[in-house]
Amino acid sequence: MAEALRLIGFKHSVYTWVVRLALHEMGMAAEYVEADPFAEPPDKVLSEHTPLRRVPVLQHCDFRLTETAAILRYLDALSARPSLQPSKPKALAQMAQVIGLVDSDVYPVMIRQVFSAGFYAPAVTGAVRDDSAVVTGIARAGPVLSVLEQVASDGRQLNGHVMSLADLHLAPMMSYFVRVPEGNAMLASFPALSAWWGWMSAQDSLRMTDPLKNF
Ligand SMILES: N[C@@H](CCC(=O)N[C@@H](CS)C(=O)NCC(=O)O)C(=O)O
Repeated sequence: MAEALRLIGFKHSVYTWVVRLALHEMGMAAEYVEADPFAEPPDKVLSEHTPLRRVPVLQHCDFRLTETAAILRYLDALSARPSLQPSKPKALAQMAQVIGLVDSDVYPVMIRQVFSAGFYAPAVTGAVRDDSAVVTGIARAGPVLSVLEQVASDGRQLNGHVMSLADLHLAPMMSYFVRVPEGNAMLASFPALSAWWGWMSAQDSLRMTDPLKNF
């Protein structure tokens, strides 16, 4: 892969962290360009790349790609390292299941509700913690964690010894979620998922790419 990769992201964005983690695990580098998707007026760099003005965006020569799930598959295809996508049909399907669940439920509930109100606002922006948003989000997180627990219990994915794109997609989200004490307590009631998290949270790649390690 001779041509340079460029990653347009936002410093605290959990999805940008997913791509940075993937680059690290795949032994690849990308030039990083900071763009704030929440800026008003809208960030010009980001608007030039995507009408949705969301990060991350990956650029590879004249090829531009949004959507983290697609970016990870593209990086996996470019990587010189062994693929992080399982070959067996059930494992491959469960990898896609976890990634879909992250996008449809984990991010809106565990990040935008629980983490934003329970950690990001008070610890990073200095705003008041929104307890009611945390309580509502924690209640909504239960069924989501139950599905992930089923996958981890099956042992094909989130098994704590073979990494796939599912681990990379979920780990930064889980890391943000457990920074809220109620999130951390809730995870403890899911044994297979907790065992996975014990393994995943000890990975150097996750710790080294953590955007909030100083908070
Ligand atoms: N489906 C997108 C979601 C990306 C996303 O929601 N990124 C957040 C930052 S973590 C963002 O840019 N939010 C700005 C907004 O929603 O307006 C993906 O998989 O990449």
